[in-house]
Amino acid sequence: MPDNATITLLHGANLNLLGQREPHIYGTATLEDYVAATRAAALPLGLSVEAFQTNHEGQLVDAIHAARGRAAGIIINPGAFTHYAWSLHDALAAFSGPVIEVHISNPNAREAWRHTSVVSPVATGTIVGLGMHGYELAVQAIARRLTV
Ligand code: CA2
Repeated sequence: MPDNATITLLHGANLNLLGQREPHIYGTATLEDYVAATRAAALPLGLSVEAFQTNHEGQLVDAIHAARGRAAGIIINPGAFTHYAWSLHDALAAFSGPVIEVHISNPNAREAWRHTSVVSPVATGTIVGLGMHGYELAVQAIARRLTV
């Protein structure tokens, strides 16, 4: 039975470096800032956030499995795994709640190899290019889907 009060927030490869390099693309906010903003958006909606970041594809698969039957929804920014990690596609397909894929930048406006997402086909929705606002919108999208 899923815990309707919990969102699992997952970050993949290199996102632990946020705020340390490439501020012209990703801004100056750290991963901790993104997690805090997601929690702040969730709190007034009666939702809590469990956050996890890893640079290892298999650990992200395990975290998605761990959310099954426990979390109400998943917000995921897989980093570069987005573009090739079919194991994430298959793991997310086995999660029954809403899945919102978020990207800080707009991958479609960048190099061609970023234009493919293997996660999007199994996401409830995808938000790109809005930075931290995208995470706030993702929380709202999950909350809306839990109440209708
Ligand atoms: O825009 C996004 O959120 C991305 O998921 C970020 C990934 C990139 O591979 C995707 O195409 C789009 C990269 C995250 C790397 O983040 C860094 C942050 C600071 C310094 C170095 C890497």
